[in-house]
Amino acid sequence: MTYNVEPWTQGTLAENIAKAGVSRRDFMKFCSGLAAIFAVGTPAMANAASLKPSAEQIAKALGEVKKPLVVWLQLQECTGCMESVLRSGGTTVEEVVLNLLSVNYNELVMAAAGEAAEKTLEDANNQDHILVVNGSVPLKDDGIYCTIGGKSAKQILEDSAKNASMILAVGACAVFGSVQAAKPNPTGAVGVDEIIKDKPVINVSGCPPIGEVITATLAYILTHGKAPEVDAEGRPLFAYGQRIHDSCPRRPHYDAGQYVRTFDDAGAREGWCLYDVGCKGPSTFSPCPIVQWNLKSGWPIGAGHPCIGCTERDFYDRFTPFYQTLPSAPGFGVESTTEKIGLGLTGVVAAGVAVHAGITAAQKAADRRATKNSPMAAFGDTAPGAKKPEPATETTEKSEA
Ligand code: FSX
Repeated sequence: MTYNVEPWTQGTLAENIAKAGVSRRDFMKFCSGLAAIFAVGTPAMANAASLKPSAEQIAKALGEVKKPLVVWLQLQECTGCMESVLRSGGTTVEEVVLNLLSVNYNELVMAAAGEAAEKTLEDANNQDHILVVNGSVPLKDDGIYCTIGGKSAKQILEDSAKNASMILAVGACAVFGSVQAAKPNPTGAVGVDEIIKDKPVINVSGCPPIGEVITATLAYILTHGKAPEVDAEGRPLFAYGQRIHDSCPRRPHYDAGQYVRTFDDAGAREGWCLYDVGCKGPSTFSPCPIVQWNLKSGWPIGAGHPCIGCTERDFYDRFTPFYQTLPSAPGFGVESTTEKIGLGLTGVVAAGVAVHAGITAAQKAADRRATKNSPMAAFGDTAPGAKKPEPATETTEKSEA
């Protein structure tokens, strides 16, 4: 389906997407997708009716939105985040909505260039707007490693943040500095909230984040008129309230002690757990297994690759080497080897957590050697009905590191 997207100069979003040729049915499908993403988060969020609007409520609120001004900066990054949004699969309603929203200023998709582009940014900065930032901010050597139109990334960010009513840091680079901040961090790269201290920054994490999660965060702001509830890392709880491990389809194999030991072994072919080849799913908060990628056609663990922890603080350094388990990384404790997981799991199984039909002989053997270890507690799990632990704060993460 090809849509005819024209600049949004007047009217509501509903009127403009209708003008672009989006049918009510497709728009409702898009809103149902958003409703599903809003319900991904923690069980508490999922149960709170006020936090889980229906597709009809989203369609009504989103449809009535009058053109918001959006400034979308791209600083020190690889453009993967924008690709994630715009190329998530075919021509989608997301694309239409985002094209309509981001028409004010975005270096990648805007037609203007040079001084005309700078003037557009200046005009937008002088008005109330939503600011979206991709990419990290280099601070070393007066920020010379990323300059646009003669201004450093830091200056550009500060100028755009001044009149912003909402600031979204999108992508691991904008959130934590990511790959550019990896040792020895030659450019002194930092995330947006290291620079902007006087306003809250919503962190849409991931390298890149899932396109639908970026859209959903923007849609949340537009439909609720406020920022979503966030975790200790500033990530929207509706999307980042669960660990990959909590919804991983390979989880039964983890529980059964069935691990891929090398990428071409029989376990790999059977789709067993990737923990032993470095999967960081147990300590990574992200909706990847639920929302997935490219119109739900796949995701890294589904394709046989371990999670590399890209939504977490200090990704990259804290999660490398990617293909090894990291007993010293926060979230990884007594379960430093899969053998210990097997042993420790018995306590969890005895407590009635995650019992599944295919309990293996290996696991039964581990049952007999039960220890008091509680590895799943080290990953953040608790007995049924117990309060889910708060996500790690910066202080606890640092003290564990
Ligand atoms: Fe970073 Fe985004 Fe990774 Fe790339 O804009 S989060 S390197 S996918 O593009 O910033």
